[in-house]
Amino acid sequence: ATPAEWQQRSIYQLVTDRFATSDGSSPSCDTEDRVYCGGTWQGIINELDYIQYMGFDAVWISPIVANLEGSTGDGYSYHGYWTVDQNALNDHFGTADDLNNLASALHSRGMYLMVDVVVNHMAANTLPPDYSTFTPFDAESYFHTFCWVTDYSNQTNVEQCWLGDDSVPLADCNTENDDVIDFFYSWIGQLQSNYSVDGFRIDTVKHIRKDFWPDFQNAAGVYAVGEVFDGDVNYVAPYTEVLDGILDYPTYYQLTYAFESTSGSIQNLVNVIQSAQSAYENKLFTVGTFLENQDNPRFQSITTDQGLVKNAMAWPFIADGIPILYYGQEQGYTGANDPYNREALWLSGYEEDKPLVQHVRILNAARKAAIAASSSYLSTAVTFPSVGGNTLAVSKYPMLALLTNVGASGTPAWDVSSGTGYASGTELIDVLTCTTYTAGSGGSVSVTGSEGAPVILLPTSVFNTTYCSELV
Ligand code: ABC
Ligand code: CA
Repeated sequence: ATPAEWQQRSIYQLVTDRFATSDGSSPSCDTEDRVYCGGTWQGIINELDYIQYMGFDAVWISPIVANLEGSTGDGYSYHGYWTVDQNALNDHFGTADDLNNLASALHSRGMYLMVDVVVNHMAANTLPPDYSTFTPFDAESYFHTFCWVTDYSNQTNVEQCWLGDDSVPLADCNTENDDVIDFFYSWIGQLQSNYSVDGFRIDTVKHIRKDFWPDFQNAAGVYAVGEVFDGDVNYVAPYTEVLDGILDYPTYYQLTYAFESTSGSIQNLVNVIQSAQSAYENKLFTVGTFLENQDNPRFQSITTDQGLVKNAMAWPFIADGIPILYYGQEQGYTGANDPYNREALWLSGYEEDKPLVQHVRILNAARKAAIAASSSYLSTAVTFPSVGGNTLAVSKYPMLALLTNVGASGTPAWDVSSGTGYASGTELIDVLTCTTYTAGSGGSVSVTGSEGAPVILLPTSVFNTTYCSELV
């Protein structure tokens, strides 16, 4: 699928080993043990109703290829990022049939499959590695000369030295070598067609020279979003010119800082968005926008104030990019850094009758309603008609999101005098509470909220109010 097709989607990111088991059982899973807990591709198929109920129409799964087996000083390879064989599947997750069945099951529901891929490195459990254990790069010559990535201010060190540690060195593929380059360009095209992949998430993008990526993107033939793990817009921006999209780390950081406490800076969030809107190749329209992922502490490990949580969670769904929700956030999971942020979802029972599950469901529905109501929604960049110390109005017509970090014990108020795009007299509905308001002269909007929750307005005429009767 193309970037334009992906823009209309919202993505549920899951860790395959931790999402669902084939037989629906709920084995114990202590994240600290860093072992395979039993999640599979068949398990994902079994729980697609749950994902679809929340309004997601794309699923990002863990890397699929064969990994390092057995125990290491960094645990087992349950996350899938430690490739040893590029041409075989990780049989902990299932068979080729299972993976194809997952693609078919998704497609029959009108949903997309996003597969995570790693081309920067392969994983070993000795240093130097036993290169004969790798397929197809079974010799030292396919890799950069060993050195650790130690200096993130030195781009050559970042690109040509090795990630990992003594327990699991990540042998850095020589992506300047023609055999390696040719292999990966043909590999990604085959992966796409073999498993009917609709899009890719690419690992460790900043660890490979930029000019490797355009041909890789072309060979993939579908939308790809690259992981450039860096909070600086100026560092990330050039990667938006070589791939369809990037995971928007600069926004991730400012979003977290803005809402992690009642003294977070809303202005810094506004600033990073405005910088990215001008610095990124396609503004923010094709980036992946996220609040959590497998590498960072979950938001609720920082604060459990439900006012703050609901505002931060709303952001990806009211902003310019493609929303990504990391599995478990909707169940209120609180795991901090890797490995604690990779809890088994089956331990939640996939319960739908929960406040944050409902929150996400309405956020997806509101975004879909805005897309359906305005053909220019997906090419309209957010503006900020009102920025206060603890409040923020985000306009993306026909949506107006009123955010706040006053927290659950505060009573936020917004006075937006212009810049909403609404005609005077338009009836508006807060999709989260189904309270209605009327736009004043010049489209002005005045709202007093409660319990520090966000208020997300749409013209009542474009929102399906059957969601209101289902509010829990
Ligand atoms: C394992 C253990 C961990 C243990 C670690 C040493 O080994 O599980 O407990 O601490 C996979 C697994 C991990 C595993 C690693 C290493 O492999 O998932 O569990 O950790 O064996 C991607 C994936 C990630 C994956 C890999 C490897 C890469 O998303 O899940 O990890 O295939 C760097 C890379 C980035 C990578 C990330 C984990 O490490 O660039 O691609 N993610 C700075 C650097 C970043 C760096 C980041 C974290 O630190 O600039 O490049 O990411 O180390 C901001 C700055 C940022 C800065 C942050 C910290 O602060 O703007 O630049 O990031 O302000
Ligand atoms: Ca590299």
